[in-house]
Amino acid sequence: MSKPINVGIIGYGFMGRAHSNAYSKLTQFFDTEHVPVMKAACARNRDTITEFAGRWGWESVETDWRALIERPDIDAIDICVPNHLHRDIAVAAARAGKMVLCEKPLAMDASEGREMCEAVERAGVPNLVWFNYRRVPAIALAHQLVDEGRLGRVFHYRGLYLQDWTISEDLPQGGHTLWRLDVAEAGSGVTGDLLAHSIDTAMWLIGGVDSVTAVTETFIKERELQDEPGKVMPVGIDDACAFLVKFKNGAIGTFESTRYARGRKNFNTFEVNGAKAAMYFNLEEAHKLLYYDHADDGIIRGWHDVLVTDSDHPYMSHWWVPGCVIGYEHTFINALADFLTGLDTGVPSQPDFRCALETQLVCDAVLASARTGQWVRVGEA
Ligand code: SOE
Repeated sequence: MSKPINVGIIGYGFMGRAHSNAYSKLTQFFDTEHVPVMKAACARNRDTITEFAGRWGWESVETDWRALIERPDIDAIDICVPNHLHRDIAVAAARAGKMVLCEKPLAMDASEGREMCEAVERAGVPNLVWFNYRRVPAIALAHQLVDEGRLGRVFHYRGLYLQDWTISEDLPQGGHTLWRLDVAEAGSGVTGDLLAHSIDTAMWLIGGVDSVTAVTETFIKERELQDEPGKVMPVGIDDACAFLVKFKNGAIGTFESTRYARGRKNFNTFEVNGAKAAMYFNLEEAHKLLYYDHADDGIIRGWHDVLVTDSDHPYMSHWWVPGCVIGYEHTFINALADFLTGLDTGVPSQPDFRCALETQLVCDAVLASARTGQWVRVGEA
């Protein structure tokens, strides 16, 4: 018998749409015991949220997130609003006994993240951070290959996350669509927004980070406010960030992220080099994992593409026939399915808040290192 989970979503932007799509498609592709019910959507503007709710199939609307949390018919709160609101909503939701699903990064910084962890753990409510790229089948396959010991000892990890959408000096900061450029709402720039993805993936694949040394740059020092045309304010975010990592297992890594890499749109890549094999992934060709196996016969040994669409590849038995690729939106459906399966089995899916706090701690260490020019040890979650 199915167990309905009544969801209340807060926010209607890019992630509000991606999550709504996941809730509406889940049961068509996955057979979980717990199933989401799209109960209520919440945002300050009634007209906007009513239009959004109608388009995606949310049953009702609220204009105050506190009222949503108080509703007895809501079991789970999904947070899809800018980062500076994550902590207050998550803590209030946990106190009200609701499950909490939160967009990445977990928080503005690790101290907020700790409060959020304590709140959900004290309340004993299931919780999740939507690091959706773990649910790209090719990345999940990479994880499986490392787990099976196929790479041997890992020496190197190289992560890149490159975009180019903020190069124009005329782009304002803040407001509904550009809050990622406003440090008061985002907490940081590419470090929290993009490198958090890369760090989560890296730690999932090869383990925790011991210490980092970083450099950041803000190329455009002032921008107009989107909501107050004519008012120009300093830019407080990091436009670009590069850092070196010592992993706890002895591997070393390099990471780079920017929104100024002309030509790169969502170029989220990694390469892992182990003693026995190596892997390369590029999100812009997300259906492939490049693999090099040193055990192959020497005369044909080389990098080859694995087309990750067979039914024995992660998640793919739920989708189409071999050769038919899935896309960005499916990573959220896969993530939701994992969360619900965690409820079914009692084994929580990852990353939960505590796991995402580890990523937040690496982000904090990266930003601290960029400020001081020193190596920084990553704190304990
Ligand atoms: C930024 O442009 C952004 O939308 C991130 O916020 C997302 O997390 C990333 O997946 C795509 O890029």
